Amino acid sequence: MPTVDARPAPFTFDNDSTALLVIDMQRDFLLPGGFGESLGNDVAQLSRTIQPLAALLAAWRGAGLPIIHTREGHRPDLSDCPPAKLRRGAPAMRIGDPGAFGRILIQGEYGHDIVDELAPLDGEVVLDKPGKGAFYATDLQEILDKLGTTRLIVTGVTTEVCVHTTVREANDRGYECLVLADCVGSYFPEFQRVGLEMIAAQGGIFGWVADSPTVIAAIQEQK
Ligand code: TIU
Repeated sequence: MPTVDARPAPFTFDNDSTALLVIDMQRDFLLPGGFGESLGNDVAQLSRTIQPLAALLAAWRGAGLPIIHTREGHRPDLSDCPPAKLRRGAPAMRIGDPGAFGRILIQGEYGHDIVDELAPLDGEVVLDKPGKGAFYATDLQEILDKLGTTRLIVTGVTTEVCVHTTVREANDRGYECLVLADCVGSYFPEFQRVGLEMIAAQGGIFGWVADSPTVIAAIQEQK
């Protein structure tokens, strides 16, 4: 089984039990004018993840391993959006408002979909989720059970919000999670650094952290 250099200790995975999770690489979070920017964020902080993630996706696809993309968003009637989430903060635009890329974080809108560079291919799972965690109100657990997945390679945005929430949910469900530092991004450099440290601290309290080139090399060695 391939073992990659990771913090706090090496991470071992095999093809039969490992899936790649790509969290919320949506235009609304990554492009200027979208939801992320409406919350007052510098979206440029996230775009550095696109290129390494595209390389990882290419390697993962080359090995024929399972890929699950997630998208945070809501039904057009907002019936799955808690009023507290709609009201939170004082954003210039709220979920469901018309934005530069259609209604913000609404399923079916251009901004809700994944950036072109990382577009899902046929056969890859695209999981819509109403919350920050990918297990909440979704069938992710059933999908992973069917695949026989016990380990997740976790990528996407943002590190301290949807990535953290999902990794914590996964850890509590018994999955071993390796988070790839260069393939996760935060609007806040400080949260990126501390967010990754929090995962690997205390002997890997809820996961491992590594960089994508080590994983790509391990996949290619296996072939
Ligand atoms: N605002 C922020 O950092 N993140 C989110 O709202 N969603 C995700 O992290 N995907």
